[in-house]
Amino acid sequence: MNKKSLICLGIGATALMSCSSGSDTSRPNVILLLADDIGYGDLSPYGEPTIHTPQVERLAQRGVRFTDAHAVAATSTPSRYSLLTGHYSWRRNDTGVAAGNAGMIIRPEQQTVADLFRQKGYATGAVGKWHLGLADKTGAQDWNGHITPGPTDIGFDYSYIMAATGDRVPCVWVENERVVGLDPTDSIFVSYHTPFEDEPLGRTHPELLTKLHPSPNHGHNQAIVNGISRIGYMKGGRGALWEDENIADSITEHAIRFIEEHADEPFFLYLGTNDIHVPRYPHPRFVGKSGMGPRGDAILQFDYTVGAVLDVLEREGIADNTLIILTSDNGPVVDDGYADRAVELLGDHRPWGDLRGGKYSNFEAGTRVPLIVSWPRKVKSGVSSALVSQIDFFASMAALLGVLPEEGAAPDSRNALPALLGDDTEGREYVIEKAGSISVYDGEWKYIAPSNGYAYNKLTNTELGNDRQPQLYHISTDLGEQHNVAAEHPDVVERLKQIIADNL
Ligand code: NG6
Ligand code: CA
Repeated sequence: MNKKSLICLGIGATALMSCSSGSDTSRPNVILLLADDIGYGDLSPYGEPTIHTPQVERLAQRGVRFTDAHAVAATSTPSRYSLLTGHYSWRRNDTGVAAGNAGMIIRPEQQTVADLFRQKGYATGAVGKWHLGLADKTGAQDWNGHITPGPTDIGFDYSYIMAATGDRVPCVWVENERVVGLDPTDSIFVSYHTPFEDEPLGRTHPELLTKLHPSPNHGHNQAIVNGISRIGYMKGGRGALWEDENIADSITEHAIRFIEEHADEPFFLYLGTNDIHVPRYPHPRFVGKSGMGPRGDAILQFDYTVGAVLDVLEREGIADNTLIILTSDNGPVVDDGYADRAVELLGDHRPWGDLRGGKYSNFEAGTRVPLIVSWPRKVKSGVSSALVSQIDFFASMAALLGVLPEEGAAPDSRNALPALLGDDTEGREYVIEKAGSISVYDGEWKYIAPSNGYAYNKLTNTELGNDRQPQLYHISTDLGEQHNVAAEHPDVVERLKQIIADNL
């Protein structure tokens, strides 16, 4: 328990009330709780009757739930890059889905949202999924030493992260830029090109896949790490390998510890869950609980993490002045490469809600994501249809903190704090989003630029929204993007095309 709550408890009930319901909203703690691949319909406050996430409901009851919030991209790396930097990912050519041995994509000289908090004297931490590269150059990491530059060079004093995703090697925790639990006599080697001699692979030794098999034709059949084959090759570091069923607990415990350690001072915590990215292999206490197999069970595990965070904030007496922003990096996918029976067991659940497409798609489900903002001392609970984009997180936090960003930093980010706190019910004029193509949506119309990409991904069963023709949808009356009306509204097409041209 932090000092402030001890003092409050010590000086009696009246004082306790004023302590817990104080009105000082300066320097709130901020937690950015970023889910992986959770879709618009995957959390129960968003209305699907097929899933129950009581802890997310608990958060929504004390916050604003947004119905028109957007990630910048339909996959993780570009989405997270833009979220942390306020820079559109397509302005660079190296922000695609990162390999597990990618060099750090955000350069140390680039100002991030974490830098803003650090500058204001906040304790800053990153816990969980990273997927933004580590060290100077791709493939040049010293996995057995100090992996630098790393999170500390872009604003995070503390970090406990997985380098990329659960399905990419190296499958180890990296704490403050060093692999946790590494035995110096069992060095780690990683390659995304060449298998290591004598290391069994998923494709050659399927009998060793005791936990999950890859879906046919998806890949994910390279290094085997505790009974699951991954993308990439790895050897060594046996004592440091994570166990998939413990990933969520590990992330949650480190987040709780960070909060407890910094409960006496303002902190910023970037908490990226591994849930519900593949491979989905939840802890036994969640297995079978959703009736939807591992994908649904992973949603319940995500919900548990949310509850554990709310609980520790309450225990520490800091819930009222903590701003929590819960969202997802991109839309949902059902089969993303492992034979976890997610498709067969989905039943009536609609991870995308009423939207079309999913992860990887230009259609709305690719990038329209759940967003709940809670700050009990400041924000009134409710539902907001304001148009908001994760690109604005940087400038909104700068406004919250009263920090002027460095010259040239976060060029695409605008202050959306009034919308995020529920005061401005309109939000942005438009949002721009990247999947196979690029699209712009102004709250009424959505234009998807022509592209030569595939219209459909047969492996993931996703309508990708790529078309050689321009597409225009009147989202206000056609949320499901069924009627391309580009030919009937050339003026709208021209207007929206120009917005994209102005932001390339
Ligand atoms: C894809 C992977 C998918 C997932 C995705 C990244 C294959 C066939 N599919 O390339 O499983 O890892 O990349 O997901 O390799 S993200 O949410 O981190 O962007
Ligand atoms: Ca993702």
